[in-house]
Amino acid sequence: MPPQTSFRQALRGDQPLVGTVLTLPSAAVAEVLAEVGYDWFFVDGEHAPLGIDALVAILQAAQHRCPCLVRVPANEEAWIKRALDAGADGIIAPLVNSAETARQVVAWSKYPPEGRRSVGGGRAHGYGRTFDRYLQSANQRIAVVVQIEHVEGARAIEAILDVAGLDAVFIGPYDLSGSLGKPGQIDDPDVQAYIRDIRDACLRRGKPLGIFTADEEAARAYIDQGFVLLAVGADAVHLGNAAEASLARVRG
Ligand code: 3PY
Ligand code: MG
Repeated sequence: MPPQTSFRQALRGDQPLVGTVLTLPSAAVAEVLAEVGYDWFFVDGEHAPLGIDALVAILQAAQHRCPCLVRVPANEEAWIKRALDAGADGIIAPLVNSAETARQVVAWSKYPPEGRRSVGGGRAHGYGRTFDRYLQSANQRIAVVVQIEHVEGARAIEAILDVAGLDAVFIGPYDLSGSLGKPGQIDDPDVQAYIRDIRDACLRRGKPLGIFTADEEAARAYIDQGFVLLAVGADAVHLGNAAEASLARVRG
């Protein structure tokens, strides 16, 4: 992606964006993985032990090579503001189950008049030195991604897609499976049927669509189905798998 292209713009491009999830509170891990060639990072402030200091350190280490979307721990104004002021290329809002929540998330992410993001200086604003430039371009450059990952959200998908300012929908298969009383059973036919319904609604409406998978073949299949935003695996798992494979090769 050329550096002047925002991640928000890239979502509308014709290339799938393949990333991975960052969960470790380690700038070094983020820095190493940024050199691998991923298109983006899903920095997990929801389930991972990443406070604002760790999030900032990860952005500082990785963002010059790899755009970072921060999944906020909760759909709250304070978290969205902090993630964006820290310089995130966008936010991922977990468990968006209604149009009302989607509208709030957009409002907290966009400066007036499009929204009601609070105005203050941070890393995103060059610590004040590029304040005006950031304010003028942020609404055009920041990606607002909502997760549909609950049966309630899946049922409200059309109303959620009506909300102006959403740049992509990201399916969370694990929470979706839990909401159907089948936690972790992401291949269950009911879970798969909901994933297909969400996918079809997004494709019909031309809304960029993403999903998490731990499986590379599944990721390729999702790309073939029209998914453009893929988060494949997670840092800790990549690390463990590579070490295990290395040890096995040595021991034979
Ligand atoms: C889920 O599967 O619930 C997720 O949130 C993955 O990102
Ligand atoms: Mg989830």
